[in-house]
Amino acid sequence: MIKALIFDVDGTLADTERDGHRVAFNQAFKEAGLDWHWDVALYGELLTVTGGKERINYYVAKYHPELKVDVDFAVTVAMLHRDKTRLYTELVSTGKIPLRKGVKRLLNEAKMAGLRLAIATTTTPENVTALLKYSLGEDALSWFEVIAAGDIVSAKKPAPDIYLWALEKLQLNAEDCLAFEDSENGLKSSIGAGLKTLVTINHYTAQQNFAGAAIVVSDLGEPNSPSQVLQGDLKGESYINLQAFINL
Ligand code: XBP
Ligand code: MG
Repeated sequence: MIKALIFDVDGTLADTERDGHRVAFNQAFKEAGLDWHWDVALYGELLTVTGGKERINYYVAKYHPELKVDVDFAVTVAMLHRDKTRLYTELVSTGKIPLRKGVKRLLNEAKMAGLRLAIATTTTPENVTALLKYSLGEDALSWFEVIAAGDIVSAKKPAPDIYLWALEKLQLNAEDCLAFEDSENGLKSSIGAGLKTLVTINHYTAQQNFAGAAIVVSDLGEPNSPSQVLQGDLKGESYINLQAFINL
């Protein structure tokens, strides 16, 4: 029996990347007087690098090799990223980034059934807090026993470290838990930690390789709005509910 659900955040709980993180990065660049602009297509490429600071470093190395990458530059990246976090949380606080289909329902079903909830994400802790608060309400943070986020581990996804950290805090074995992911990097991380994983795809991840996932679906679905199954078998269920977990 599954005892806990561990959720990725970006792309899984909400479609935060294209209209959230990307927009905030661009605003931070503009505020800093930089002419860098990450359009939707470029951001898709940059998403292969997890972590905002790591993503900026990758972008500069590839697209601005003329820039000197020294200690001062590391400080600049840290400041840009701090501003980006402020802009992202401001954006989320407007309520413009809703949860994905079925997320709120499934969280409520899991809580009612006594399943434990946790988060394992690459993003900065403040971003998780803001998203939960503005999409689920003030008390939503308390629904999650463990929030594993950002620089808490040095090796970000696809490394398994963030999931291993969450498992240790939960004091559970991987076989007692189910992970929810949206990306190949996320799946590599959860599988690397030994977790059975359900993948919900999105705009940026639809074409990625999800070999090893327990199931891949379009979204979690709702009773009146079935999930499209892309890999695996929901065995009679039309959307992701607690019964579906037993069959995975
Ligand atoms: C999310 C990320 C994060 C966000 C930006 O990946 O890679 O870097 O894009 O957040 P995952 P920060 O969904 O696999 O956790 O700028 O706070 O890093
Ligand atoms: Mg993700």
